[in-house]
Amino acid sequence: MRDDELAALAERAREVAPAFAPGREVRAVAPLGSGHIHATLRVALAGAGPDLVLQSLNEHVFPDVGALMANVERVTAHLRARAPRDGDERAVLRVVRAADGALVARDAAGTAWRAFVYARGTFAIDVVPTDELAFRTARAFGAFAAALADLDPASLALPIPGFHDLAGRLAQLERAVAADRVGRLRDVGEELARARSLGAEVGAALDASGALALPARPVHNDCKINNLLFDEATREPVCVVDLDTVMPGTLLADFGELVRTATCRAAEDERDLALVDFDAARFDALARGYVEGLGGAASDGERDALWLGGPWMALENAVRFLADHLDGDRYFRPRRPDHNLHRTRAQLHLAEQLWRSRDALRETLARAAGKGARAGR
Ligand code: GN1
Ligand code: MG
Repeated sequence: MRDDELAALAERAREVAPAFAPGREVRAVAPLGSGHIHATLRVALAGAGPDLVLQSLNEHVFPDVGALMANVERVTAHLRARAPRDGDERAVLRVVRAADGALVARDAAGTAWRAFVYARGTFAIDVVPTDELAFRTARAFGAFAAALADLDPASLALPIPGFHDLAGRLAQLERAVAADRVGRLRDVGEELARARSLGAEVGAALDASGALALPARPVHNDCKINNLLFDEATREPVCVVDLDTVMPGTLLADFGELVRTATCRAAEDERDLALVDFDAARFDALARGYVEGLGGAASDGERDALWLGGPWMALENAVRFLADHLDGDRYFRPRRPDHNLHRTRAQLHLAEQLWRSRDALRETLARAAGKGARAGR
């Protein structure tokens, strides 16, 4: 965020903070995290009570904020009911209602804001530093999916229909190509050809796997590494955040997002593609952690197809970033020029690497699931 944008945002946060924390003076406002959709701030407050996370909501991406917040409340209530009584109180995201009971408050410009309790003593990361942390991260996301296994999928709204519909995402890319809104098409011929070609291959493999015909279950749908908070002292995962896309879907998408963001030592927008390397040891840690976290929650059909998640999500994100680059960066907030093109290149490169390594992915997962290297083919 540019300094002037941040200043304007902080100003509006100060304006809405009293709706969520009446009578408490705002001490400081600072940007938080690296999400691409909403704008997120940490707001330090005087007086009794926790600091808040205030988010100005992106209503282009989430047009029905009521349905969005109803989902978040349903999911957090479910998780809280399953959390150990004497466990870490930060383990489940805490929504803070406005003093009038509403889940969002609007500033003078009409923008919707929501609030969460700031989980003190936590941090988020964009790149996983060690295999051990990759294991713990994957176990935490696996346990998250397991905890949602008995939440009725029909009780959740679909905040973004077709969120992980690869064919739909490829069609969206073709629409962006046809429109060429900002004249960038001539410079992305190579990326486009690669995205189309791998898109066809991954799409065919997904169809053949049968995984998408399995019953949909509530999943996170955006298990990227920076959607998990860690404890500053123990470096253990504390809380899964960003519950906006929790809706019926497939475990492949969750495991895949994790693989996409945690299997190499580079961030999703790395420009030096030599650093965007599929790391087999890292993948092994992710596979073991995810299977352990899931416990008995996955069916054989889901486990056998999990390997496809990584290539699918890397490719799907590349397709979405490329479509947005062609559209003029209207969806994913850019933080530098051509940011969505850099994101495209890194994710395409990673998707191709994962796809070339698919036998290894399959064997590693089969081993993690304790079924022997030849199982699940
Ligand atoms: C967005 O909000 P954030 O930054 O956690 C996006 C994900 C993408 C991700 C790419 C609602 O997640 O689907 O995979 O960016 N969320 C939405 O980094 O579109
Ligand atoms: Mg996020």
